[in-house]
Amino acid sequence: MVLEILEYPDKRLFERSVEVDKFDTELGEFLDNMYDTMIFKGGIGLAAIQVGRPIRALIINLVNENEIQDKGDLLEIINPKFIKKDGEQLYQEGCLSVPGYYEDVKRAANVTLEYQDRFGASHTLEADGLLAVALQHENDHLDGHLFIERIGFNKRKKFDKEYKKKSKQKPL
Ligand code: QAP
Ligand code: CO
Repeated sequence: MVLEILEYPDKRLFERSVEVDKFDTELGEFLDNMYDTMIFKGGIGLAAIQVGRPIRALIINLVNENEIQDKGDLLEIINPKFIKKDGEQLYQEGCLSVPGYYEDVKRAANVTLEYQDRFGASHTLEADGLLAVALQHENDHLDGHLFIERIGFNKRKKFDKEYKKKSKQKPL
């Protein structure tokens, strides 16, 4: 089932999400709906708060070396905790909650995190490159942060100006 995506400046996107403590079939169904929504909207990552549910859950599904977005590569990450962050990288990010806007963001180059899967089992994951970017971008959502808060002051001013122009064009 495809869910509705909250868009900037919806204030719910700025709230901190709470830990998951019930790993039941309802959680599994919700994660399936998050996946359907992400694929339908053409995304590679999605946090639960983006579909209006403030729980610490995110999914990531990057394309493989054959440019295929294989569901077999889907990562479902609950209650993530970063235990290591190293180095720096710059990557042009976008977000389904800020459609049509892309900007360079500086993030850690290498990360290690602990997390739980949909059954509550614990895992450790090491990542670099695009996966490290996606993990940090989605984890930011769990803490109520958007990538537009991590761009430079002048770029943020330009974004606010463009956004105001766009929202005037939109009929309510
Ligand atoms: C987060 O972002 C991310 O503006 C996931 O019109 C960002 O899936 C992970 C999207 C950067 C890694 C690197 C954005 C789709 C999708 C748009 C997304 C749009 C249509 C963004
Ligand atoms: Co996002």
